[in-house]
Amino acid sequence: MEAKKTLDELYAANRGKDQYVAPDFYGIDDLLTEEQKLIRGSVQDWVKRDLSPIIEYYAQRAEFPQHMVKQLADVGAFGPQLPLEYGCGGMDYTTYGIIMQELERCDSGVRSTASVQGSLVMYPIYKFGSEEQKHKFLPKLASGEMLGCFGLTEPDHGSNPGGMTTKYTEDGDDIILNGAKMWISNAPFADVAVVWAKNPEGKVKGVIVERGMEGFTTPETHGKWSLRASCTGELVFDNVRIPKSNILPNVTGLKGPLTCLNSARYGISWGALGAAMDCYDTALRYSKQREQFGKPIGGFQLQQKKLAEMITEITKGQLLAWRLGQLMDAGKATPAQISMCKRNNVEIAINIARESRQILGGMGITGEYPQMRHMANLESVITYEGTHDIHLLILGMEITGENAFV
Ligand code: TGC
Ligand code: FAD
Repeated sequence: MEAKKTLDELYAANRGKDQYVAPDFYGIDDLLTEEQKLIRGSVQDWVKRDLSPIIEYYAQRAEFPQHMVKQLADVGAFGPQLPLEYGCGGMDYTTYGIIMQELERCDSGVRSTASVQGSLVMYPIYKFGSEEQKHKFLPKLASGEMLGCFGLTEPDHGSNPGGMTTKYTEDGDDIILNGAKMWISNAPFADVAVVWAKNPEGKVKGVIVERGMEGFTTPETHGKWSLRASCTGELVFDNVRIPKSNILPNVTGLKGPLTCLNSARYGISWGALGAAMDCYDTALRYSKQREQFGKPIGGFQLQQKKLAEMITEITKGQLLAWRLGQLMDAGKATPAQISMCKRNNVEIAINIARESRQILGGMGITGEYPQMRHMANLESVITYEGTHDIHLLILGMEITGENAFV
C-alpha cells in the first residue's frame, strides 16, 4: 500500500477537480425556499472544497476520515432538524433531506455518519430522553465533540429486531447489560451508543452506553467492499454496569427504535438520490467529452437512452423526496410512505450507478471517477435501515392490510 498521505498533500493534488453540477430537469429548485438553497450551497461548497479531494483516498484505504466529524458538525449536518435549544439546527425536515443529499452526492459513508448521529443517536435522546439526558448529550453531539452510534441489529436478528437477545437485569440504581450488536456504523469511534435491549419483563428499552464503561467493547468489522470510508463495528456487552439514569425513560417497545428509523430512512431517500445525481452528472459530462468513431459518445442513441432514462428516474425520485419532506414537515408522513421513497430512490440510484459506469467504459472502474464507489456503497444502503424486501413488505401490508412478514 502507498505511504500515508497528509491532508495537505491530498488537497494540493485534488482540489478543484470536482466539477459537479446538480441536475434539476423539472425546476424542482423553485419548490425550495431561499434559506434551503442557501444551506444547500454552503454544504455543497464544503463538500467540493474539503471532502471530494480526500474521499477516494480514504475509501480505497478503508479508513474513516475522523477529522471530518468536527467539519460535519460545523456545516450543520448533525441534527439539523432538532431544536436550537439543545445546540441543534432548528430547521425543517426538507432542509435535513437536502443536507443528506449533498453529503451522499460525495459518499454514502459520510452521509451514514451524519444519519446515525442526527437521526439515530440525537433524535432518540431528544424524543425519548429525560431533560437531563438531553442537556448532557445533545449539545456535544451537535458540535461533534462526541460521536454516537445506534445498536439495534444483532448477529441473529437483523430484519427481525423484535427477536433481540441483548438484555439487562437490575441491581439497585444500576442495570447490568449483556449481549452483542453487529454491523454498527460509527461503533469503533463512538463515545456513546444508543442501545436497544430487553428489560427484565422482556420489553425493549433504549439505553445510553458510554465509552469507558467496564465490559463494553467495540471491535471493528474489517474486509468490507462497501461503505469503506465509514467505520463499522460490533458492540459487545459483558456484564456492563450502567446507571438507571441512562435508560431513555419515555418509550417502551420496538416502536422506539422504529420511530428513529423513520427519520433516518427519510434522510436516505434524499441521500441515495444524491449518489444517483453525481453518477448521472459525471456520465453526462464524460459522454460529451469522450469521442469514438469521430464524435462524442453522447451523440450515439444507445448512450442517450441511458442518460435520458437516468434523468427521468432522478426527476421522479426528486419529486417523491420533496413531497415526503412536505409530509414530514407537516407531521403526516406514514412509515409506508417513507418505505416507498427509501426503496425507490435507493433502487434507482444503484441502477444509475451501474448504467452510468458503462458510459465511462474502462475508466468507469477506476477511482478517477466515483461510479464504482457509489455502486458498492449503495449495496449497503439497499440493505441497511430495512432491506429492499422488508420495505416492500411494509408497503404491501399497508395497501392490503395483510401481514406477509411471518
Ligand atoms: P410490528 O409488530 O409490526 O411493530 C412493533 C411495534 O412497532 C410499531 N412500529 C412502528 N413505530 C414507528 N415507526 C415505524 N416505522 C413502525 N413500524 C412498526 C408497531 O406499531 C408496534 O407498536 P406497538 O405499540 O403495537 O408495540 O413489528 P415486527 O416485529 O412484526 O417487525 C416488523 C418491522 C417493521 C420491525 C420490520 O419490518 C423492520 O422494519 N425490520 C427492519 C429492521 C431495520 O430496519 N433495522 C435497521 C437497523 S439500524 C440501521 O440499519 C442503521 S444503518 C445507519 C447508517 O449507517 O446510515
Ligand atoms: P437478514 O435479516 O438476515 O436478511 C437476509 C435476507 O433475507 C435479506 O434479503 C432480507 O430482505 C430477507 N428477508 C428477511 N426477512 C424476510 C421476510 N420476512 N420475507 C422475505 N425476505 C426476508 N444496524 C444497526 O442496528 N445499526 C447500524 O448502525 C447499522 N449499520 C450498518 C452498516 C452497514 C454497512 C450494514 C451492511 C448494515 C448495518 N446495520 C446496522 C445492519 C442492517 O440494518 C441489517 O444488515 C439489515 O437490517 C438486514 O439484516 P441482516 O443483515 O441480518 O439480514
